[in-house]
Amino acid sequence: MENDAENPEGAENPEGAGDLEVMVRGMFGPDVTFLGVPRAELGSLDGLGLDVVFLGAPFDSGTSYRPGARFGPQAIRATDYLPHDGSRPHLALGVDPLAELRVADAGDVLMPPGETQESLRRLEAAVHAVASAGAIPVILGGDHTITWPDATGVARHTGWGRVSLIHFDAHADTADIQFGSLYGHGTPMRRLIESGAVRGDRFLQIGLRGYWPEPPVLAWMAAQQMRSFEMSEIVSRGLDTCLSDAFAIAVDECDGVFLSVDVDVVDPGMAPGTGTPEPGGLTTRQLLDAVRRIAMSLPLAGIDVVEVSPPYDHAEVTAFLGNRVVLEALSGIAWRRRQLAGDQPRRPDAPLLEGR
Ligand SMILES: [Mn+2]
Repeated sequence: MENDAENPEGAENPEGAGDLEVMVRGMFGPDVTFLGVPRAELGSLDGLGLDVVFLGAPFDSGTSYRPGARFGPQAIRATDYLPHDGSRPHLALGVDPLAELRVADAGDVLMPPGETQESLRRLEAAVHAVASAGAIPVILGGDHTITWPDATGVARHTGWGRVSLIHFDAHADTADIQFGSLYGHGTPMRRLIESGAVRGDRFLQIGLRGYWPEPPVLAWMAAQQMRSFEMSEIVSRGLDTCLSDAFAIAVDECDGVFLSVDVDVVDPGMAPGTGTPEPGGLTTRQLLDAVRRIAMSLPLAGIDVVEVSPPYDHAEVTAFLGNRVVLEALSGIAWRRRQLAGDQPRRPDAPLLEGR
């Protein structure tokens, strides 16, 4: 009933077009776009031909320990020492993703603290609207709860069970219940597999470590045929080898790949500003290289970057990382499009200066 009062068109609008009116320009801060890219209105994306649309998901009601990720979207958008001029020429790849791709920022989804189900419903509708307009949604979190609506919104467009998921994280996030609730940053991956939005046997996890989850949850994950690369396997076999294994699974009977990056996959010494830090993770260099390679190699259908918690950050270390994860992904997408178009993009391992 509340929804009907706020959204009188809702009953005649099963696709939830009224949800598109709950966007705000910076829920917890000033009206800035990702590094100065143009603004877009979520309700009028059709026909614009956009390649990438940013959405902020300022939500941390799903955190189990330290909150603060609601301030993540603003930090990821704004943390850079270069001008916010909508241009970022990439040294290694020789592309300028913000100039070559048609990129816009639709602002934040209004996600009221404590109103978890309504917040997640609005986010899913917003992600679906972006995907339906033919653009890749890039969602700036927010705690990891949001990957449930993020990947669901993409699957509603690309195809149910036709999107694989590459998930960087210290934690599996496959719990059944968190504090008595189905919703939380420890449960989204189980919800996605239960609904069928993402197949368990097309779910790739990279960077797990530490002391969670417990054996019954691991048994559930095994029964779903998930593939989880624990840090010891990554150290032993090498990250590149593990990624190659993951890539083969990700494109098998799937039409797109959703990339979800929890910054706590990186060692807390290099990413301190996060809610549930677990020592012994990837280096910043490893994560950036991996994200770049994924975007250069696979058909990305959606991306989220989650668990940046500025109140626990130091010297903006983690906010800079979140910003660069996004730029590596977009640069890889721009590189891949050039390659698919028959252009010969720059090889990243070639000497930087030509004709020297
Ligand atoms: Mn997570």
